[in-house]
Amino acid sequence: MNKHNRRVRIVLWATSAVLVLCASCGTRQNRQTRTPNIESVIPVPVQTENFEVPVSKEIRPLVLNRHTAIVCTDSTFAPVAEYLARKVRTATGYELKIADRLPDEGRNYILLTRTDSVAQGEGYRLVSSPDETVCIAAQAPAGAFYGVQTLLQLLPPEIESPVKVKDVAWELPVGVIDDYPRFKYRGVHFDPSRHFAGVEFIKKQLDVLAMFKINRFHWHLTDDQLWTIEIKKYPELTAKGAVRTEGDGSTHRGFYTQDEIREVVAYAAARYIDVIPEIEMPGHAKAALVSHPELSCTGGPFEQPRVIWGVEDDVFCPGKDTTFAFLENVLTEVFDLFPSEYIHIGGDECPKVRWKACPDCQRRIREQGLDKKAGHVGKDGRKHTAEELLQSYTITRMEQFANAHGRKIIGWDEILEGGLAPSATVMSWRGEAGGIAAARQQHDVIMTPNSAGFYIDHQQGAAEVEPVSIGGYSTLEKVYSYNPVPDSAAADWGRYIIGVQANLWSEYVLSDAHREYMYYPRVLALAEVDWSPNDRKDWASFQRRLVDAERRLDYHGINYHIPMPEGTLVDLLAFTGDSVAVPFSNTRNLPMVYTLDGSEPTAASAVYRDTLMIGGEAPVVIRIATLTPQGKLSPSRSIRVERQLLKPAAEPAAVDSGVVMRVAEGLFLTDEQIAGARFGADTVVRYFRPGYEAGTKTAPESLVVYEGFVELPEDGVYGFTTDMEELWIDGERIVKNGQEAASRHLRHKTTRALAAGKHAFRLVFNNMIRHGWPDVWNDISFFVKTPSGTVYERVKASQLTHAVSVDE
Ligand code: TNX
Repeated sequence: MNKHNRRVRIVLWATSAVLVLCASCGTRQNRQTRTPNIESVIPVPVQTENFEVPVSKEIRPLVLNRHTAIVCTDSTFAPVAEYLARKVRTATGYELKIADRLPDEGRNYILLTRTDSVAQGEGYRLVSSPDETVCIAAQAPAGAFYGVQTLLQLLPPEIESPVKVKDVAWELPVGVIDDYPRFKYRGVHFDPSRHFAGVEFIKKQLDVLAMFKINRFHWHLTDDQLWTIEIKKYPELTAKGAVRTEGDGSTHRGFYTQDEIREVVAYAAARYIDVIPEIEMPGHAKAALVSHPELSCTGGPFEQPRVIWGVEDDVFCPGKDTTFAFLENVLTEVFDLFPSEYIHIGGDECPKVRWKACPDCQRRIREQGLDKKAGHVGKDGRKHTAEELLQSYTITRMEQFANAHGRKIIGWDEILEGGLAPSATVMSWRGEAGGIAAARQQHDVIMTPNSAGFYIDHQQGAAEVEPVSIGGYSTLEKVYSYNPVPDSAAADWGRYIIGVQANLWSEYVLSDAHREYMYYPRVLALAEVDWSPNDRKDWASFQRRLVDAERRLDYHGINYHIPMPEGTLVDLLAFTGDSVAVPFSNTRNLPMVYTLDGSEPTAASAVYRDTLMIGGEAPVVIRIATLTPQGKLSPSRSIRVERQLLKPAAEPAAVDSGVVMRVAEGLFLTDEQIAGARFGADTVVRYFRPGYEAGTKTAPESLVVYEGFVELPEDGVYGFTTDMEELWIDGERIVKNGQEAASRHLRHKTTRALAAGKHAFRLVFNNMIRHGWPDVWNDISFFVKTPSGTVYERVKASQLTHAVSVDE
């Protein structure tokens, strides 16, 4: 404890009427054995202490009952008292009275009291005494609210129940907690502009975020793929920009009315969460340009919002004054809806190709003298192009507008390009470098580094076992271990780091349940990074506390991630000897349970202890799932383990290099449609390629089949994988994709025992845009792991042949 805290503590001990400080010698430590205890809280508090109680004194912790009073001595804390009363009423059925003074009997109450001696506005001191009283002291309502959140976490998890639960002893552990946040900005990001989610979903998340002391909700309202905020002045924005139809015929839509937005903002405010809207500019603007093509450089037309992921070349045109008038009008309505101190104006990933060719942009560049400054070293010590300076001009101009309305702007780290707008806060997403550079320029920074795990659209385990994602790797432990400000930087640029945020982009997140799967429990790790002192963090302790926290999430119906069994990543494991080793592991070293009789594993199934050795003639199906300490199972995996004889090689009479390719034009959505495809003539190609000429980026849709032989070098068990729709070997379909959002990251792997030599293959490439991912963005090929190899390698043209008739 530092000096400052100690002083605070003494003052509190001295002033609080509730406390009895006993420094007598014969003391014993009050040990709480039940869960939760004083050490159960996430994020871990700055300091927790058990109570020193004399042996002679009976310990009587507060146990909530219907006579417990909530005492609130300061009217500004009244909403917090009511929040607590509501939580208790819902779970226990007790209608606790809110009083403004202590009850005469001097016990059985929770006191919320204002004091200036607590460290920060968001800080609090919670004293749960051995004489049936609890005191939460804070300087401001937010601190009292966080004290209440800690109090709730000290009660049994049933306190989070949405319905009354009976037969629970609502007992609080005894102890003292002194607490305040490390960072003022503790953020979670939400992206409805790729796949939409409604107001009920948001409110459910706000309830949970508040439990873990998250205080910013970053609402990414606009992007290339959807415009999701109603703007009264421009109703066409949502009429045309809030719906798109993708290549597979699926339609995606959704937007928030202004009434809904007000409802969310108020709901968040009641939980001490600021909602920060993001209106993307000047890039990621395609959904807006659909209804307002005149705000682009080319004038359009644009048929619909972008239907693929990635970065759109058509952006707002900063050469036109009408663009600024539009953006200002939009922001005016945004200011009205969102009282937040910060407004996010995007600024990321803005290609400059249109600006380069646009007479309006070039005129603006000349008028502003940006052409003269281009190529010279700027204030940031770097050289910029005229168009980069135009980006900076745009952001600075919008910043001035926001500042004039009493708001601060946040932008992604690209706003550093061309020089930072004077008072902008930078959100550092492409690693930490942009953030550190901005902090060195004495700008506030929010760290959201994708490299450190804060892009929680990245997968939380092996690609083979997790749902298809955008890629990247972000496990719970990776998020947890981040420290945004190393001690060495604390006095220097570290002072400008105002917090950390986790971003959940929703390109690959198609449902509410999947969103929760991506948020939790990583958001709880984020909460600890943001709130707790770095030296209080402890991965082992966090994992223990998580068990209780996840029980609470269960009461909220949250679909949190449970690590999947990894280690063996194929759906079929072939072997040729007497037996084969089948190892399993998972990212949190949790227990796993399995069956060998094909039945679904339960919590009572055999516990996996060591690599399974499977032998014998009959195939065995291993079904395995991860089991959490609170008794929940991950989805199970099913792995067929099979002794195989080497499949003999084919002996075609004559072959030639290259493979046979056949194309059927059109959209093939089902296996029946694929089976019924009418192909054009056979052609021979040296290697796999699309069914149309190169240079066409996405369409046309088509089904392409390639057939031939693949040369395998040795006898043994081979691994196969592909991101194409199907792969067949020796007449058997061994890989089938197309069941998920998109086929990516070679997620489906399998093995077969094969003799050295030629084996017939058939590769099916089904080219369309599936959930924003054009299949042609994949590697049109398949991958093989040899018996002695360790990695899957793309088949080489030199391995491929096709049969030719002997007399040719
Ligand atoms: C980059 S982060 C983006 C988003 C994508 C995200 C996917 C940022 C400022 N731009 O548009 O959704 O990557 O991970």
